[in-house]
Amino acid sequence: MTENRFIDYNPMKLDQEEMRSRASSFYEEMKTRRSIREFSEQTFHPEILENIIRTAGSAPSGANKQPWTFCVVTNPELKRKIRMAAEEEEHENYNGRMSDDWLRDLKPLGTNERKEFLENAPALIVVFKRIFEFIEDGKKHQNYYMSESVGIATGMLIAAIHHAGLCCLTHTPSPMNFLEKILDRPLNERAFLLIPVGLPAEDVLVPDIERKHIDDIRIHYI
Ligand code: IYR
Repeated sequence: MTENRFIDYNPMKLDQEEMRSRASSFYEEMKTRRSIREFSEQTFHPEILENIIRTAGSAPSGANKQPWTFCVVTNPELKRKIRMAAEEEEHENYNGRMSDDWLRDLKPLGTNERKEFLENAPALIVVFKRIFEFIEDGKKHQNYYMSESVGIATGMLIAAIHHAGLCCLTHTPSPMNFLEKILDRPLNERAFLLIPVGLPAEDVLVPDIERKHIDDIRIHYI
């Protein structure tokens, strides 16, 4: 059994004014984030992505199991393989697997089965959730709340991408098990999200959509 070990926590210790100002400026920054489907091929320093992934890795997780792996794909051959496999699945999705309601809901976003961004974006981050860990003698040890944990980490990843001045798309070419095969992932990993990252193509357009008002997403019990 491992012993409990507690250490001092050093909170940020901000005054009310600083907190208000930081909450407000963080919101102002985050509300400018948009999903981008057309990327410039311009590359960026690998250290940027390293710190973005470190930020994601600082997320809370069930029993602190940190049940995630972030694969960074910049290899053109692998990006091409991923695009081909994703387009194959998306062809099926757009031609029968998605309901009419679903296709109608996607109309304003202008999506289709072509996924050029999977080759054009300088990097793809493939997020995997680890459903268990291999321990000694090939035995399995279960992880907990994997989807919640990896979802939180991915949210922090997306915020960090935006904060760094990069753009991304949360892409889900379902089913996504082709990613486990192409990237030769171990048996305990399941593809969770495919996130192309980079700078937007020049003059990129985004759908004219709005976010819900605070009064429609917050219910205050006083
Ligand atoms: N995975 C498909 C379809 C799609 C589904 C949802 I829900 C979206 O918000 C966007 C797209 C695609 O990526 O085209």
